[in-house]
Amino acid sequence: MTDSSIKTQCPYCGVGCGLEVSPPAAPGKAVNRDSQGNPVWKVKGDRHHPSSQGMVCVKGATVAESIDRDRLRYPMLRESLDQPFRRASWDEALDLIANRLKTVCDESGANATCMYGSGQMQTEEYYVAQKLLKGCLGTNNFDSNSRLCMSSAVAGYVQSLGSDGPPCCYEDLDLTDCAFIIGSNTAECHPIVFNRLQKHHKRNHHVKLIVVDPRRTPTAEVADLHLAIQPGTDIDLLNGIGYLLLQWGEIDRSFIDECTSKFSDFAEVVQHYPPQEVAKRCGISAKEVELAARYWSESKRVLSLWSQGVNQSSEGTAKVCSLINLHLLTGQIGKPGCGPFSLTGQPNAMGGREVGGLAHLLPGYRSVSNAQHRQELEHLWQLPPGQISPSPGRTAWDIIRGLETGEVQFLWVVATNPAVSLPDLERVKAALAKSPFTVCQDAYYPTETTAYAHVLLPAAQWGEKTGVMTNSERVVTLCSAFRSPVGEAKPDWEIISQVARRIGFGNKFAFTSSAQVYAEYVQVTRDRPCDMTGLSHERLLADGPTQWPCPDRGNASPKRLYTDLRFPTADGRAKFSACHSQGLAEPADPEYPFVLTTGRLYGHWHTQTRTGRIDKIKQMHPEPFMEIHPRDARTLGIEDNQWVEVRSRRGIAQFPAKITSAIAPNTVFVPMHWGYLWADKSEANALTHPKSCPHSLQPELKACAVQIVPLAVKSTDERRLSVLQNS
Ligand SMILES: Nc1nc2c(c(=O)[nH]1)N[C@H]1C(S)=C(S)[C@@H](COP(=O)(O)OP(=O)(O)OC[C@H]3O[C@@H](n4cnc5c(=O)[nH]c(N)nc54)[C@H](O)[C@@H]3O)O[C@H]1N2
Ligand SMILES: Nc1nc2c(c(=O)[nH]1)N[C@H]1C(S)=C(S)[C@@H](COP(=O)(O)OP(=O)(O)OC[C@H]3O[C@@H](n4cnc5c(=O)[nH]c(N)nc54)[C@H](O)[C@@H]3O)O[C@H]1N2
Ligand code: SF4
Ligand SMILES: [Mo]
Repeated sequence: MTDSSIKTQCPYCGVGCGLEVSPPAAPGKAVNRDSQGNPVWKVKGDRHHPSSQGMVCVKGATVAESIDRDRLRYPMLRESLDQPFRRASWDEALDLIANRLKTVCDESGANATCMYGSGQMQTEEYYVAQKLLKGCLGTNNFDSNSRLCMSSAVAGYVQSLGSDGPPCCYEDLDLTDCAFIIGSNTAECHPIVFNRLQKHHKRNHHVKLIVVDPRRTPTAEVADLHLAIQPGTDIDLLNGIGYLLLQWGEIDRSFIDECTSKFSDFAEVVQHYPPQEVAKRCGISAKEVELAARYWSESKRVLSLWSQGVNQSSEGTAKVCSLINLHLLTGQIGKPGCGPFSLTGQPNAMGGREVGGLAHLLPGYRSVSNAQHRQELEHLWQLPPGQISPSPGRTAWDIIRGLETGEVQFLWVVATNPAVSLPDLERVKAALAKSPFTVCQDAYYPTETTAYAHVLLPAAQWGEKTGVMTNSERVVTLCSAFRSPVGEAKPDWEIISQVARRIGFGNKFAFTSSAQVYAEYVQVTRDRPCDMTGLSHERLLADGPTQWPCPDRGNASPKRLYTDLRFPTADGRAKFSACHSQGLAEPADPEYPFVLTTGRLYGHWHTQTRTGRIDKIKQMHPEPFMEIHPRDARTLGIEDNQWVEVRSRRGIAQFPAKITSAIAPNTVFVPMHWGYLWADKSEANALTHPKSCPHSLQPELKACAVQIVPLAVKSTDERRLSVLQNS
């Protein structure tokens, strides 16, 4: 507990704004309290943070208000899901988990155990989890919700550039001549990045802003060109732009010759994407395609920004590579103001990538399929040769499948709420209900997932523990604790280390602070692209947020990657990909004639465990809804605010209709934020499907085919009444 102000990073989105947090009362002043009487720490933007320069959005500004509400305060246990939980001591809960883990490993092998983590874990927490599962237990069954989020970006960067890691930095937002925003509602989801870009756009008349999104989002509202493409037609558009740039000769021939490979394969593919054809497929005009290509060709520096409209797709990796192709074609990379810049979703999804927090990765941007990488870690972790498995572990969806078949017998969920956020929820819930043993380690109770757990472990959350997070531009911030954990909650790194010690790995998990964990972790990044051997908690506290690479010897970090135009591929060249558009995995058809897309609102964070408890945010977004185009509403006879039932091949959900021309015809949109604890039958993922990109294995959460049936209830009050009467 501190009585002076501290600096930290916002625990919500990947912009990673710096926050300054001060105690609920200055000496001699009244205590700042929330509506329930809890003292609330005061939060403001940290003017000295290099990424955000003092700015914050509503989520960051209100984050401290949810810390005390509905927390999980002590461990709880039950034998089966139909029993109530009973309070347990930490010793009892940890012994139970350790014994069960040992028994399952002995009887069925380590691959029968899984951990499902999150981009909201701190780097130290990720690291101890990798060391325990991938190192000591010898199973790569650690996957995280980044599988639903950034894995296509990771796969695309690796395929095109040879390594993961966004090459750009936020300063590029102030230097670009053209921002090409595709599949990102930056204004609502990365608001502080958007503010900075918008300022630059307003100040400089030559700067163009292009937005590619089937919805006219607040991001699209201010664009010079909004391409409202049909969902799933991004590759058509990107190849169409490539076609025109090639035809016009607006390409960087010397960059292509000296720094890239496979250009001719790409050139062959784009020949099949003339503007008329592309316009038809995308549902826009040929003029719009031409204008987009014109803006690319006329701009010295094009910066593309993308997020889930690109990644959450059955061809997510191909979408990322097709976008990077345009940067290679025009030499728009490795220089200020340009480059392909994925906007990271979660506050430490970048840290998760550094530390190997997906089932095919190992710490230090290493891969489980690379023998040398495995050896390096076996050596560093002092494990016997061959201890780390060469096979990728189970992805998020494979964990669900493993529960269905009985192959997964031990599931440990940390800092994610899969009973809301995974696709095809009926199937997910049935699989979770079958799990022989599930540990749910969360900060709040209840969450939708705690209903499926045998053991609940109370996690200390942001502000109650010290650890490190990395934001979208590779800036690492130390997030210091400013208060003690509620109840008996403990930091995640400590919980995982305690279990590791109880199953006999005491010498490898003798950490007594997260600073020690971090000190060990940075050593495994030595000479890797994400070298951060120069960092420590001490240095981060003294010097403030620092960008990687940051080796302990040699040069200080460059702001951008690939400024020498050499890429970490075998031949040092970036690689063009030849990708044809495959469209959606489940396109609309006569029976399910609409494409449903899903996404986020400005105030809410994911499954609402925090933002649903903040009055100001609840007032901003009181209930779920479904956006539908006026033309479609007319055809179906739907009035504004009338309730509709949305049906897919997998499930149903109900929403009040919001009739708006902001959504493309034939497409409907619902927010992802309402799990069953927050609204009755309004779960977006009751409808979605798990079909995934074959390379990144990221599911297509952005599109599935649905039918829409108007309901008799005309208002939300009427519906509330009917729900009450039926319950
Ligand atoms: N307010 C808020 N901010 C957040 C979060 C939050 O929960 N709330 N979560 C954070 C996380 S983890 C993430 S991953 C990011 C996500 O950030 P974003 O990806 O920006 O957010 P989404 O709303 O999921 O989706 C973005 C847009 O993709 C569009 N889209 C759908 N299908 C397609 C398509 O086929 N092509 C194209 N081009 N676009 C399509 C949707 O219409 C939507 O407007 O936000 C982060 N920031
Ligand atoms: N239909 C649809 N579904 C989607 C998406 C979409 O766009 N559309 N987006 C996907 C994406 S990109 C993402 S990132 C996921 C997000 O989905 P989730 O990860 O399921 O969402 P969160 O609500 O962020 O869940 C985080 C959980 O961690 C808990 N928590 C908070 N802090 C701590 C801590 O310090 N320690 C521990 N142990 N627990 C903590 C919170 O209480 C909460 O229960 O959703 C995915 N699902
Ligand atoms: S933009 Fe993201 S990181 Fe910044 S305050 Fe808002 S939620 Fe937090
Ligand atoms: Mo995400």
